[in-house]
Amino acid sequence: MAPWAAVVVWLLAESAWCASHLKFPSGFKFGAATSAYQVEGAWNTSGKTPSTWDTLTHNRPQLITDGSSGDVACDSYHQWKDDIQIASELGLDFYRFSISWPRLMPTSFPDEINEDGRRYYDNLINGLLDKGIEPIITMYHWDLPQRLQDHGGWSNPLIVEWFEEYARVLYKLFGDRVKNWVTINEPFTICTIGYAIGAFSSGVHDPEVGTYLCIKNVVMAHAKAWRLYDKEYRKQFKGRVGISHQLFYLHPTSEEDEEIASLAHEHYVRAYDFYGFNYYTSRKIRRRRDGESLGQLSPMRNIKELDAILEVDRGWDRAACFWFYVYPEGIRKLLSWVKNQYGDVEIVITENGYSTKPESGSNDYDRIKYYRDHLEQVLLAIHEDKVNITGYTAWSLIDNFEWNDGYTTKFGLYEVNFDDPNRQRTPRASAKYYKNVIQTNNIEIPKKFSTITDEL
Ligand code: PNW
Repeated sequence: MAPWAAVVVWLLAESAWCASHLKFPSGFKFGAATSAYQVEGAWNTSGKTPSTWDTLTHNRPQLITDGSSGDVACDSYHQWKDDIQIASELGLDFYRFSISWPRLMPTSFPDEINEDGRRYYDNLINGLLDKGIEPIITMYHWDLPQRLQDHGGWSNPLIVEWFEEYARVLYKLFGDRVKNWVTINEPFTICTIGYAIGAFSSGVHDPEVGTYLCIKNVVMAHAKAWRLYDKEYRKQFKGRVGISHQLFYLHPTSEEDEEIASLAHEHYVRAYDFYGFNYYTSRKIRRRRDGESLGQLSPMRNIKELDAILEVDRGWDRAACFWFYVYPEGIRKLLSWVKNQYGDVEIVITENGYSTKPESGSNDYDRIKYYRDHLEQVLLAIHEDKVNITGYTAWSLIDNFEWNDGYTTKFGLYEVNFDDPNRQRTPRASAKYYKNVIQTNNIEIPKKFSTITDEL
């Protein structure tokens, strides 16, 4: 071997050694997440009124790969004790879940609180706290009351007030026990997939105007909910209110594309008390070439405002979802970008996870590898880039209704048997890996996980 090659090999070995011996700082928290529509089921019982996802799945099942819906989903509305049990089995510090607005407020407005809904969320919160698990609540994870959609939904500026009133109810009912709030999950997804493609919960296809109205109102609604807490509840409850953004890392295709890449990242808006950071995948970005068409507008393929094309790298492996290519370095680069852009803001990784096909069952080495490689990049961001990251959330605690994919792609650390009326949850190998990470503060994959056997 040439001397220079030996140095390269040594350097590679050295950097791998470094990363694998890094630890999460004391006080770092691990959690897992779900959302109401994806897990609760009980879509029309106990006083709940329809959400936009009920309407979309019932009226346009052709938009869902297997024509399914979240009518029953994981039946978490009835099986919530199991969810708490497995969260506790994993040793989670926190569990992030969302509230179904039309379950808690059947008219969408504060004139009526549905007692069954309130009891359900009280039980969940109290049950978690009893096990020493912190509840982190997402106020809005895409299941808008259909009634509000009928009045224009996120494109109607009045939604800013509607959301503020909803937030007030949540602070009043649960603020004594819930100290970390995420107002809105992924404005970018809600508005771009929602309006640009029209296959999402709004059901409206209006890429020219709808997307912009939506973004403005979502950001305003978040700001109002934050301000409300700050003014009226922070003193008493001493909690925090943030927002979760879905970010693609956009890798410049050539040096010339560096500017467009940095502009494109600015798509992702700011936060307040903490920056909730959801990361799954990356794209390469470049300017559109003369004569080339942008193609159908899609947040996964282009950015119209920048005249930019997004592509995937042939070297990236693909997960089960059509949009999902694996690039672990992307999470570190984005975390550093957020720090450089917004200063030393506290970042909580509110989602990161991997999808498999149903047939891959519970021996999910690919998922373990995804978690390991991404956790490694998070460690490097903390130690090398000095990014202020305080928590990490695995998506998802359990298999669930994966939006337009229905039940055809799986994100769970626990497999859910959707043929079983009790929707039994069974740990995958990745659940055991994650539990081990939390227990030992070591991301390396123990030998027993790298050759998956039935003993697991
Ligand atoms: C998130 N993309 O959505 C959501 O917050 C979850 O509800 C969802 O189950 C999870 O990720 C997995 O999809 C995303 O196109 C939607 O890159 C789209 C993308 C990423 C995340």
